[in-house]
Amino acid sequence: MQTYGLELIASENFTSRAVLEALGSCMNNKYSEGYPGQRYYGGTEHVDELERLCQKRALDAYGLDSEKWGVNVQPYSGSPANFAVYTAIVEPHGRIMGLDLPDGGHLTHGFMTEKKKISATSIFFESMPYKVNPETGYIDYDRLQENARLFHPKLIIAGTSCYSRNLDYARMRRIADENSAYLMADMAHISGLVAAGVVPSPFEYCDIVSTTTHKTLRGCRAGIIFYRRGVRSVDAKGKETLYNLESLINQAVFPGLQGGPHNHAIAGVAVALKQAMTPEFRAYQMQVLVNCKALANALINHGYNIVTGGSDNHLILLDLRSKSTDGGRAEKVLEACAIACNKNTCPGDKSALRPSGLRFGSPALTSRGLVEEDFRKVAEFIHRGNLNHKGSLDPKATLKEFKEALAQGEKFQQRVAELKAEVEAFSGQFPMPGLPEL
Ligand code: DSN
Repeated sequence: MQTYGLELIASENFTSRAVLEALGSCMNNKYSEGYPGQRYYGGTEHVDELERLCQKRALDAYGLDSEKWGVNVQPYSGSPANFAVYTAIVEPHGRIMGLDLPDGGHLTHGFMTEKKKISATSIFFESMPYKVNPETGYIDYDRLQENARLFHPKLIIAGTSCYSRNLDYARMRRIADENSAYLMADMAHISGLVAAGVVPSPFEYCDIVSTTTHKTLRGCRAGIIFYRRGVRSVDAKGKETLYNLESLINQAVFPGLQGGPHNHAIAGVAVALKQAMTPEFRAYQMQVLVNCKALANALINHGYNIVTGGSDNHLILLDLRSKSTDGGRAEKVLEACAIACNKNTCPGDKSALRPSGLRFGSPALTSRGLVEEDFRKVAEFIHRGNLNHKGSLDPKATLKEFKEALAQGEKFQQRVAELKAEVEAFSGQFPMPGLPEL
């Protein structure tokens, strides 16, 4: 399916053979609770060397001065990394503000519904989400500012899972400062784009930056936390207050939340970070951006609405409210045609259970060498997946009934089989990173 299919899930990518080899190495076998030079196990000299190398590469990849920034490369992934940050700097039931999940935020940014606290980040911390403007799809920074003045958060999270525009980190910094709050960026989706310098960097404005390593960064699955060191603020009399993030964050990761680090994953991340500092990686990320724009424009030309009208990054959100289908149904049809994407809420959606959008991302197919012209072809395949099922299927049917109807519809099955064969033939032409050399 990975080779003979179109992988358009915005958070996925195809990592390199070298990363997979590091991930599958004997580093898997070693326990090393603690940090380099201070372990609870013997025989860790190579693990120490590896972790220090990974830390150095993490700072180098983002152009960070080790006097001003430190880094923890042990988080198992993005969710544990975020929870570790909150554990470190927000007291139990302290207040956090993140972009609401239905508006493009992440579960771990404090997600809850009106009825239920869903994410542990809303159970153990008090969450007040901020939102996008439902008319424009852009983050409503004015409302964030008003609400932050009332809520006085300890932490504001600048991060997204489904938002196609650059964040205004400078504005968020000002809002954080008004409330003496920390500002953390969760750059998981865009960390490869940031490393390549093709989108604005959060490091200039944030106190903390967390990320996963397997999305645009194209490494293996893991997490990283960057934290500031040195002077946090200077008062009117010139008295300096220093950051105290390093020990708080390191202790929260281990022993607070985790045991032994996944050394094989740290090895894979170290390889990916080395690759992220090459000119080829920068060229790849530039191509990710132009491919995403080509996909957006081609879909607009096919008559689809894109939330915010386009994209500054690697993803788009297609709004299907003007079509007689929704995200769940469209995702299922495209899946049957070997096109992988995911349903997503659109700004203003009344029910998260029936999201009306589809999220598409360009990173994975760009790793396979597709360029703008190929993405226009991909848009044509998506369009021919016939997202508008007028007449043939009851739009009120539940997703289960819809899937059953699809399985029974002979004409539909034939159309799907034809398109799937074309999609497979098209995608099979492109190389698949990570596979052994033949
Ligand atoms: N669940 C991931 C995504 O698809 O965006 C983020 O962790």
